[in-house]
Amino acid sequence: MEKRYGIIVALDLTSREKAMMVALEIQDLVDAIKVGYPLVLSSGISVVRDLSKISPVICDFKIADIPNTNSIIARLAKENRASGIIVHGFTGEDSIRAVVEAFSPGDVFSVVEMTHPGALEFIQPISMEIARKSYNSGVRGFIVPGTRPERIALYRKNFPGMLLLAPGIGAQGGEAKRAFENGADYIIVGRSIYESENPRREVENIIDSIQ
Ligand code: NUP
Repeated sequence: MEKRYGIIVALDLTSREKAMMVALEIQDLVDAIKVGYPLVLSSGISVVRDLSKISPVICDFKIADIPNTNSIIARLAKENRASGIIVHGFTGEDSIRAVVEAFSPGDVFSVVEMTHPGALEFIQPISMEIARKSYNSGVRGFIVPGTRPERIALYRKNFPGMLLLAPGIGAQGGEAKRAFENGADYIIVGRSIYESENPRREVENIIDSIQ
């Protein structure tokens, strides 16, 4: 994933046409497109292949199953030309490693802590351990909470070589500049961009805010 401004757009849309339109409009300003269940369940996995002709695609499937099932899902994403894939780190080393092996040479990112308030209930208390297991399993980077910049700084300090991708910017209250200042390599932005009347101007505003 080549870095321009460090912005990944999350296209949680249920219309393939709208997703393609937004992707084309901002393709020169973003480094990757993240797709998840809303788009893939409504449009089919082939939307990954179509979007990959515009920008690198990261499949946010938050894979959280046994190793064998994880491998099958990772292979499907790879066959459809995804460049990156997201696995849930809490499932443990064997499940994470299955994705790393099946998706090779693509980039695997592990969710180590989530952005929403509920993440404080179960995930955050064990998130450093999830991060360590994920690191040991060979992932390329972590999904870290853009809503809690001080936590990004902690992952940055403990895992200097890991790519840190921070969602939660904009609609969930996180600030792009603070995420980068605290060590994020990329920010992930969804609604602020795709719900905007002018997605391109919105991305330009984000770029202005981080320079
Ligand atoms: O902890 C996470 N928080 C989060 O928002 C892990 C994620 N993968 N995401 C995803 O990032 C979420 O599913 C959505 O696709 C995107 C944030 O979108 P938005 O809040 O900017 O609309």
